[in-house]
Amino acid sequence: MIADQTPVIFLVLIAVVVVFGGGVVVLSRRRSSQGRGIAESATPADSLATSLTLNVAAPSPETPTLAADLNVAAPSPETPTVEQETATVAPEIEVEEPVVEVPTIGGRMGRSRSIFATAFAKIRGRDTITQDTWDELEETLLRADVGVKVADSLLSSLRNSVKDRIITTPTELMDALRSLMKSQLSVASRELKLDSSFKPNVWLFVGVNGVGKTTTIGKVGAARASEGVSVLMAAGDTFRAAAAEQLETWAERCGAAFVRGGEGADPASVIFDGIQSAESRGADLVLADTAGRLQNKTNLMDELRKVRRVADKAAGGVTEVLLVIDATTGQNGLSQAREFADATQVTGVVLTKLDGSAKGGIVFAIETELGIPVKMVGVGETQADLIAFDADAFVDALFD
Ligand SMILES: Nc1nc2c(ncn2[C@@H]2O[C@H](COP(=O)(O)OP(=O)(O)OP(=O)(O)O)[C@@H](O)[C@H]2O)c(=O)[nH]1
Ligand SMILES: [Mg+2]
Repeated sequence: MIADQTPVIFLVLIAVVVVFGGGVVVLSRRRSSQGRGIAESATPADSLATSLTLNVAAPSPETPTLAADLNVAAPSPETPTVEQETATVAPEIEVEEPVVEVPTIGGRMGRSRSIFATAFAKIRGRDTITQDTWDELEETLLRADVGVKVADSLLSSLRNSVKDRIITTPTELMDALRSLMKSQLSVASRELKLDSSFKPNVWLFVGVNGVGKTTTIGKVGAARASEGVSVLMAAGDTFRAAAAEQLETWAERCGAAFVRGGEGADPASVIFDGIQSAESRGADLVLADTAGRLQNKTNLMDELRKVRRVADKAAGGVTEVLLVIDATTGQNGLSQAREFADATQVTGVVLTKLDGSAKGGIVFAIETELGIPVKMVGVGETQADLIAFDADAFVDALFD
C-alpha cells in the first residue's frame, strides 16, 4: 500500500518544494526592488546625510571623492547612481571682482568741502548781493583757513568788479570767485621729480611730529613700486626704534629695500648709508624718513640742515624735499613751512589728513604766501589714500 503511494508522495513533495522555492525568490526580488526605490528617490536636497551617503556609494569616475580617498571599493557600473543629478544641481559659485575705489579729491575732502559748498549754495540762492553776502563770504573763507591775506585779496577784487557793474548777481559773483581762486593757485609743476640722470633720486620727507611723514613714504613707495620703480626706504628717524619698525612694515608691504641704523644713530649717516646702498643695488629712488620736530627747535632744525647737506654729498641727487603738513593744523602750517623751507630747501608740500579737516583752505595760504606747490594730498590712512594734487579739481570740489 505504502509502496503503491510512494510516487504520489514523491510528486507532492516536489510540488511543495517548487511552490516554496518560488515564493522565496519572489519575496527576495520584492525586497531588493523596494530598497532600490528608496535609493533612487533620494535627492541631495533631502538631507546632507543622505547626500553624503549617496556620494560615497556612487562616485563619478572623474571626481575625487571621500570614498576614493578612503579606498572604498568602487561600485559596479550598473549600480544606479544619483551622481549625475547631484552634478546638474551643483550651485555655481560666482567670484566677485574686488572693487578698487580710486579716491578723488572732491569725494574725500569732507568738512572743508561742506563748509564752502553750504555757504556758496546759500549765497547763490539769493536775488541780490548785499552786505550779508560779503560777511558770509569772508566768514567762510576764514573758517576754511585760507588766511586773512588771501581772503582780503579775493574779496577786494570781487568788490571792485561789483562796483564796476562787471558782476551784478550772486551767481556771477560765485563764478568769479571760483575763477579767482583757481588763478591764485600755483602754476608750478606738481609732478614729483624723478630724474633718470640721477641714480638714485633721493626724496627727503620732513615736518613736525605726527603729521604723517612715515605713512606718506609708505603710500608713495607703494605707488612707485607698482609703476616698476625700484625703491629703497631709509629710516632717518633714529629717535625711536618703533619709527624704524613702522617704516620697515611699509617697505615689506611694497617690496622696497630697507636701511636703518641703531637707536640714537646720526640720522644724516643713516640716510647717507641708505643712498650708497641704493646706488650699489642700482635702485632708482630713496625715500628718506626723518624724525618729527618743531620748527622752532634750533638744534633739531640744524640737524635737518646737516641731513640735507650730507644727502647732497652722497650718490645720485636730492630731487625732492617734501614738507608734510597736517591739514587740521591750519595756519600754523605756514610758519612750519617757512622754517623747514629755510633749513632744507623744500620743493613741495604733501598736505595730509584732508579727509578729516575743515581747514583745507590752507592750500591757498601755502601756495600764495610761500610759493611752494602742494604736490600730493593725503585723504586717509591706507596705501591708496594719496592723491596727486589737482588745483582745478580742488577748487571745483569746493563749489559743486
Ligand atoms: N586720516 C588720515 N590719517 C593719516 C593720514 N596720513 C597719516 N595719517 C595718520 O596719522 C598718524 C601719524 O602718522 P605718521 O606717519 O606716523 O606720522 P609721522 O609724521 O611719521 O610721525 P612722527 O614720526 O612721530 O613725527 C597715523 O595714525 C597715520 O595713520 C591721512 O592722510 N589721513
Ligand atoms: Mg614717522
